[in-house]
Amino acid sequence: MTLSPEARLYGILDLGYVEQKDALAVAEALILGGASLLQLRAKGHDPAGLLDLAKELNVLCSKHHVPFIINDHVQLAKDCGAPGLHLGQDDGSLDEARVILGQHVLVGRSTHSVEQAQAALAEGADYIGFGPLFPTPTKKGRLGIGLENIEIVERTVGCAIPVFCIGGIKPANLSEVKEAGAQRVVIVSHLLKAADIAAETQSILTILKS
Ligand code: TZP
Ligand code: MG
Repeated sequence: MTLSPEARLYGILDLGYVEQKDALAVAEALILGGASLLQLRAKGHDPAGLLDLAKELNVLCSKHHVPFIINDHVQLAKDCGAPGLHLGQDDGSLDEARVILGQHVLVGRSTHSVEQAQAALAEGADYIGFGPLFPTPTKKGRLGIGLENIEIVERTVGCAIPVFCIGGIKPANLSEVKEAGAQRVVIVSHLLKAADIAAETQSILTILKS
């Protein structure tokens, strides 16, 4: 699967914010609002207990031609047939994941510095997350890295693969993030807490594209 250069907004279905019984409806709202990728992030959950949901999400995403990405769990990605996997800095090599999942699977890497972003490109990541820009309760224990390196990462990495800025992004700071050079973002808690998730997703996308 390839990642469209048009992809501007990456939605994450984080089970820290969404109950499993609501997950499919929330995923659909993110997609209908215009999210171009969808990740299942389920920290602290037993991956075996996520298989049914992951299979349903995979069907939903495939129906909408949205790449479905599993966070952390290579085996879960394989078992549900997801076309993508997202790995953090300590989650193993991209090559090993591709041996298990096949060479055509999209593999993304979280990065927290210019060096990590450039290393992820060199190791063959299909896209990167870059952040957290601001401190965020979704990823506790990390300081924000700020906005000053977005421009160099976009110039040296974003010329080759999509760079998704992440961490504490919301309407109040989106213009600032864009002005710093960001082309693409991931927004988790702001969207998942919205009263109308599809409408809020759409409104973020409009700001992003303006
Ligand atoms: N990686 C870096 S920040 C982050 C992840 C998964 C969480 C982003 O969530 P939010 O709620 O949009 O700040
Ligand atoms: Mg991880």
